[in-house]
Amino acid sequence: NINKNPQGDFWGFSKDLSMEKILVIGAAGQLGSELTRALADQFGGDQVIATDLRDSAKSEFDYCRFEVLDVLNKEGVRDLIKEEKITQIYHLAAVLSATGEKNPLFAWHLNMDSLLYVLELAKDLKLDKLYWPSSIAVFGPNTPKVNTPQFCVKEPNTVYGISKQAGERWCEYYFEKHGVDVRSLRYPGLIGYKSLPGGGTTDYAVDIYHRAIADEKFNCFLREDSYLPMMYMPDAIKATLDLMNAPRESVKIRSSYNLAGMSFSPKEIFESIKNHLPDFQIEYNPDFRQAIADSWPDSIDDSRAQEDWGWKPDFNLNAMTEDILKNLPRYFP
Ligand code: AKB
Repeated sequence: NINKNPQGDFWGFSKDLSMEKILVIGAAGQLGSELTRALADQFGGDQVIATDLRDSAKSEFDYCRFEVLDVLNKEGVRDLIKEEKITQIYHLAAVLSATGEKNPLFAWHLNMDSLLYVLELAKDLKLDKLYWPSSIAVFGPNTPKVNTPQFCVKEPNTVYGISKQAGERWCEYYFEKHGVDVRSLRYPGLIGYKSLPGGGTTDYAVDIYHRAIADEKFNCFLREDSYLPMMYMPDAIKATLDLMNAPRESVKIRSSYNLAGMSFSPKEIFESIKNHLPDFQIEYNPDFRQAIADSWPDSIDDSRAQEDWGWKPDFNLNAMTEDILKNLPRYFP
């Protein structure tokens, strides 16, 4: 239960949940579309406002209000927060790793400036809480690859990773200097069947299920032995809500928490699908994304998340494969 702490007791909320008003920025993305639904389930649809750049995303949000919003329009964001008496923001809009390399200056502009705007607004307008996702992309080639610790060398070499690393420093800064209650997770590659990712290096692990269901051969842009940390979307949603529902004093890391679900290679995910669909085929044609994957960890040590707010994932690779193959055809017939 999302409102229970690791001991099974209800969290003591400092104020009535019915007073919270949640703004989700980038709500139509891969994470946003599932997280917004979970927030509406927790708080009620009338307490959640989903926003995105694309007007066409409106039809996805029949359970809460939707507004077109460009996070780089600081005045527009400020007005919406004030008019709607927003108390919490989930700022999810970002350019991911592979797309970021195609237009590095724009990726920096969007990822950094938007975070700084939102941190400033959270400070000035005294918001209750702010959520901002970081990523395993903060790590780089000189980081220990196996069971990567929470605190270690980070020399990211993608613009996305550099922006996430700098963003983590800014989050901690605003918490220390201004008391902004900002919380963050370093997500591994996120895999879900309800929504599509866009522009990431870990996206192959979503696409592979679509090709398998369509009875097509899968062309993999990573080598067969390229291990990466990954997480099934229900675990990512659970982790996010657990972190956001934890009492302020339990959240001891204000840069971003390491978070682990599972680790696998393209060969291993292929084999887990093949157990269900024996005719499925794959070929490997690594492209520029291989170098990005090579610079990231194989697996993550998330003991601080376990200790501080009781994190524990539910899904391993085979449980995820079973669940996706059962459910994906309903979402993408
Ligand atoms: C990406 O591949 O860029 C993202 C990430 C790991 O943050 N999925």
